[in-house]
Amino acid sequence: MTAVDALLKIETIGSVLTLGLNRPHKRNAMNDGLVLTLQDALTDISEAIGAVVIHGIGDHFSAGLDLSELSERDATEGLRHSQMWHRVFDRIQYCRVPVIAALTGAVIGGGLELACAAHIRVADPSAYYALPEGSRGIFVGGGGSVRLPRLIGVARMADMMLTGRVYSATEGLTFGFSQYLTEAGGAYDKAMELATRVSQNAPLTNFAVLQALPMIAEANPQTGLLMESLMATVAQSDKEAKKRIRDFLDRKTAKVKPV
Ligand code: 1HE
Repeated sequence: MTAVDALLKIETIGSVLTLGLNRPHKRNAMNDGLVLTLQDALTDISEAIGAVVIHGIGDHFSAGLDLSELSERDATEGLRHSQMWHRVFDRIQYCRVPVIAALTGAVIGGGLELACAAHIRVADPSAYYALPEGSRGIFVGGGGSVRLPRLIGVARMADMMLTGRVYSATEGLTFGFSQYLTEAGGAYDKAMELATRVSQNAPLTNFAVLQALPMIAEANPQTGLLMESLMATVAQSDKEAKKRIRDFLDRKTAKVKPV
């Protein structure tokens, strides 16, 4: 096993790059080595890759920051560390291709921050969500205060941090922690199924959804509407869009089916 494998199991399955957090004996707590290995794996992703799945090896997605590395850090080192996490998790959020997190067991602290940077979260019933930072005397540092309130609201996040409240997988689906809840043990397979599907989208559509949609949603409405029109114009003038629309009109592609 190489040093990288010992932290992150990297595989290519068809058009999907899978990144398995590989410290199960530490419940996939993230030390600097693991976070930097994630950064490398997300840099210059090959053109053959159309989606990424991040999952946890073993029973847990991640128990968050490796607390054993925290004890000796001073304020300056703490600031640099948080900014390093921001850089790496930004690489997930602004990835060229969609990133899907398969969530099982502990999705705690920095593990939840990592999950929030992904575009789609798929949980199985074992998943649970917590932010024990409050009881550890620390604060989120991996972008959680920016990303998580946009999913679940500031009040719910404040409650989690102040009281140590833990949310179950079922509650997580209701409140927006995950977009999918599978049967027991099904998170990875469902994440792979979705990853394979989204990797078949037109690249410009995925670009628009990953890069333009979040900016438009945060912009003032007039700016947002202008950006939307420009993005729509670019996407629909691409030859891939023309081909896909022609295929639909010629009845060569699947229709939308009711659920
Ligand atoms: C760890 C960590 C960790 C486990 N850092 N070593 N995160 C937390 O506060 C969560 C802390 N972890 C837990 O509450 C529990 O470990 C779990 C609920 C996740 C799992 O419990 P369990 O009974 O299955 O395992 P365990 O026996 O507690 O842990 C197994 C080993 O993993 C043990 O080490 P060992 O050498 O004694 O075997 C634990 O010490 C180790 N371990 N979690 C270091 N987090 C950018 S800022 C982000 C801020 C945060 O993420 S704060 C939240 C930190």
